[in-house]
Amino acid sequence: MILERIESPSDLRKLSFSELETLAHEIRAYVLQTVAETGGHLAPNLGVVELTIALHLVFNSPRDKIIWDVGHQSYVHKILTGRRKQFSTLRQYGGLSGFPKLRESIHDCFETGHSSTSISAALGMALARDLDRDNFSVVAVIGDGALTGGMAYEALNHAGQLGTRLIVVLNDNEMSITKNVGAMAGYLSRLRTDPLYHRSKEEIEEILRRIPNIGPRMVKAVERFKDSIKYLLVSGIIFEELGFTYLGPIDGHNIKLLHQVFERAKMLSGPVLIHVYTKKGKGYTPAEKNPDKFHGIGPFDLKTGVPYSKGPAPTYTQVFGECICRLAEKNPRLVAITAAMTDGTGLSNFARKFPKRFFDVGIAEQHAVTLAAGLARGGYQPVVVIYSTFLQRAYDQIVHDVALQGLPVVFALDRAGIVGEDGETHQGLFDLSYLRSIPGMIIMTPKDQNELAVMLANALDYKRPTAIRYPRGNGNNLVFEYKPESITPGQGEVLREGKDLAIFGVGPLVYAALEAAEQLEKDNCSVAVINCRFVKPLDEDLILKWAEKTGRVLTLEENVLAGGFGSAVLEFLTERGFRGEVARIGIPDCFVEHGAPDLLRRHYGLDAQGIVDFVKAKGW
Ligand SMILES: Cc1ncc(C[n+]2csc(CCOP(=O)(O)OP(=O)(O)O)c2C)c(N)n1
Repeated sequence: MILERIESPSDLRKLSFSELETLAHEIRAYVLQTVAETGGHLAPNLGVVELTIALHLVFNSPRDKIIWDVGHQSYVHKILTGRRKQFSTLRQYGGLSGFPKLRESIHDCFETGHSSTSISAALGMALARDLDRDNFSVVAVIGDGALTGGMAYEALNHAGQLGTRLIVVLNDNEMSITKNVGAMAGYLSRLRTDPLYHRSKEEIEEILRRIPNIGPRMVKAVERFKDSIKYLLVSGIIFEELGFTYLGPIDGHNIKLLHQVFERAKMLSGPVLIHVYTKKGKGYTPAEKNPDKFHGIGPFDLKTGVPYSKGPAPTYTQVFGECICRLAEKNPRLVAITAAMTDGTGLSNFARKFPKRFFDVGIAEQHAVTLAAGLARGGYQPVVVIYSTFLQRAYDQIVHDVALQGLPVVFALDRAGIVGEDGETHQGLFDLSYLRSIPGMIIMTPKDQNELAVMLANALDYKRPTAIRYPRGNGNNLVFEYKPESITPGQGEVLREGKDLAIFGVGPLVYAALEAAEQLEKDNCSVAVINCRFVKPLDEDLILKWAEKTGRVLTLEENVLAGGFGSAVLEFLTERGFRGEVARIGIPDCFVEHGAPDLLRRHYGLDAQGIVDFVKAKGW
């Protein structure tokens, strides 16, 4: 095996091109075999095997910097940069992260997870290099999906004006998670296919031969040749207009060609954009056929490509998807918006049934929220469905464009709380805090899937900025049953009465509280469990009543403790002069690492055992 001889990128330089091709096959097999067991971002990584080899062949990491946009496609990079042996621990607690991590390797020069940051980060590093009068290369690798995000354009705009030496590799596979959307995707597709722009391998080689083989200092001579490349390669290419030298489109599975192009790009003095086209899922037929299903996948059977079953209960996402369709049938003014996550947010059926009322805006959360505000002003009822972690992007849009005008936008925050294997960048642990401080917001969090259905219907009736946050995965109800119920904003429910301690919870944690209450009862601690349902507004009467009845309050939330649900209860009880004891369970002041959700919950005491231990440690 050639792969076993690769301990660092410099080992690649000892291999011939045909050996590098064999290596690419070996890496594909290794990634496939591992991800079938651990789950992970399979198709994106299968698509960048040759690209990653060529990058490490030409650029001298860690001196040269390679920044992976989103970072979900960094597995091959990890394997080539000394982490081959740990690769089987991918995404598991204590193991390798599925994204670049500074703590893991000197070759991971910038952490990513959220999309469209790479060009800004690369430009910053390039400017720092220039200030230091150094001369290493900085490369941002960005997908066509990530290029739908506004930040990428902000950075291109800035870089083009500055003229800083910087390389952007655009990995164009025509896919975001699902088929890429937007006018830019159409433009890239024309570049790939239009004979006016498309260059054969031979033509590109000829053009490259004309770039002199000189060092980066001889800027002037290179500039002259840059113009000739421009003339030969492109006409009116948008990137050229922005101040970049455009090279491409180039077959991203041809290591030799990539090697040539990168070597030459390294010599250009200003910003360069290399347009590379690749096949998502390359080398594994099920992933090539269904790159969306294999974008991110749980453990699956390698032979058939079929994922292992996740249990019988419907997921929150499925229930949401079903309910929003039912509601849309009755309500012709309901519209749904996603930011490149149609499947992940459960909107696929909605998109099929109501194509005119469905908007996939690309990876553009900020735009999604303000678009919703506009639709609301136009008399529609938008439901914006975005994962908790990605909605962080659109904070000002929620405050300034929706809340300030009191618009009836419903935010459905999927994957709230601990999400697990994707780790720090993907945990949805801040939303209760970042939404709670916004005046006029209603914030709900269902205890199970059935309650999610009820909350969604009610949220549309409130006609105010309203957020519902719900977790990843299967809920507590084995079957989905919709029992309509009208809930006024704030209204909580008592799940169990008790006299020694009142537990106030939101979300599925109230089930853990019920289990803990059973156990504590055996030790003569009588526990009331209240499902508050709302983080804002609070059910003040209910909370005060049970706090005073028991004299001891414990709050539960899967959110950071700073500014979350427990904070709200604590602030409220303090203001009312409550004299009893108050304690809170939630996420402490840290970023939560990757690992299986149940394992992480155990670690942070967010389960029945954790509640029992906490109460006993308090001596209650
Ligand atoms: C801000 C943000 N929104 C959504 C996502 C979820 N997401 C992860 S990868 C991805 C698609 C990326 O497509 P592309 O950049 O083309 O990379 P590919 O997987 O096709 O290689 C999306 C939408 C994210 N990581 N960050």
